[in-house]
Amino acid sequence: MILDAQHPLSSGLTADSRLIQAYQGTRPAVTPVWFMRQAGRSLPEYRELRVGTRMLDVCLDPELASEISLQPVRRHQVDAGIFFSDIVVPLKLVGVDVSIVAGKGPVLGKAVRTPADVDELTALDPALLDTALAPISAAVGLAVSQLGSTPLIGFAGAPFTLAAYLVEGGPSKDHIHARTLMHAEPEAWAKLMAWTADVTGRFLRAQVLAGASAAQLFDSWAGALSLVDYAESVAPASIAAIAHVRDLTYTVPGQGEELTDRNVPIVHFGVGTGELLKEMHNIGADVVGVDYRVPLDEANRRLGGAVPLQGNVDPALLAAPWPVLEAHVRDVLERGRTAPSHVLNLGHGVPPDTNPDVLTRLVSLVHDVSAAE
Ligand code: 1CP
Repeated sequence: MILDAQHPLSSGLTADSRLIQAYQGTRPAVTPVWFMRQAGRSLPEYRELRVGTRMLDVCLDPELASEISLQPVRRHQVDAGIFFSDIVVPLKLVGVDVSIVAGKGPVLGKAVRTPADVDELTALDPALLDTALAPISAAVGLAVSQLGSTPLIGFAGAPFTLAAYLVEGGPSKDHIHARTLMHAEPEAWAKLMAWTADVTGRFLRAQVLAGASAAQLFDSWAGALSLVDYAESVAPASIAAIAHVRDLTYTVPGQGEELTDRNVPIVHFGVGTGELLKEMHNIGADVVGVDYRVPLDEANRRLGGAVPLQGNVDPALLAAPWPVLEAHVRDVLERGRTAPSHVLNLGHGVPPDTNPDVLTRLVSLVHDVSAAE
């Protein structure tokens, strides 16, 4: 489906931005930079706005969610906004009993552990989301109308990461119940994954239709899986999730008179997924997000030298003395030059106690160093 003419990619507002150029595989003159979890917790202006409002209520308030999405763009001059929401928002909207507990994360009223639990959960109809997602579309629309030529990235949790919360009932270290269910009850597992893919895919599509210029799928906990488990029991659901946005295209002027169709770029990121990089690209992602464990030149080698990369400054170094962080960022940029294109990011989210001035300084460093090369 072609995005409508007012969409920032179709209208040309964001199609030539540094971020979208890099995501489409062309290296822009200056390396773009944004940070996972840049909105929220590390910013005093966020903490001020959040007082007295529960996380999931903030996500469903279009004015608040769009304002929080804009805060880091204003403050740090990053090359993209990321929509302020959470991966469990579509679960809540479809009727799952989930809340976000401060300092902990998503917690389920009831863990999904048996085939009967899966049947009960999947009786909730994902089509309900088409109307329930209205506050999300409104929030994206508001944010995009103020971002101008800075692209907004939409995001969603990958089916496995969402299933990990559903089956564990909350945050977990090794996701052992999820991995047990995968093997003990393969049919129930497949049903759970297919349902989750539908729910999360609709959430992602709503954001792109409302004006997001790229889509990032977070499979944060896929690193808990073996390659075989990932390929056989998880990747098909991730393919089904991104199918909800894979058909969305926009048109740009080509070499001469002709027009070229482009897909909305899709980024796929996981933590501890060095062994899975190729499979994670193979689900149909355009860009692979690399965590801080695998250097970008090595990630590029594993991906055959043909895939735009995003990453991978170690978040721990944000609290190190500036010269240590600067040397590390220069090294990440140099290794990133081996790939077809590179979007600088962290290897995981911004730690909550990060000094925001360090992030602002890091953005100018990336812009200055890459412009001088
Ligand atoms: O700038 C941004 O990126 C902020 C928007 C955002 C995003 C992209 C939030 C707000 N959550 C997410 C995605 C998200 N949520 C992921 C994928 C990214 C990642 O790996 O970090 C995951 C795994 C979650 C689940 C989640 N929600 C956690 C992690 C818990 C665990 O298992 O370790 C937590 C702590 C939350 C709550 C949450 N989400 C977002 C915020 C600001 C908060 C804190 C809420 C609060 O103040 O209580």
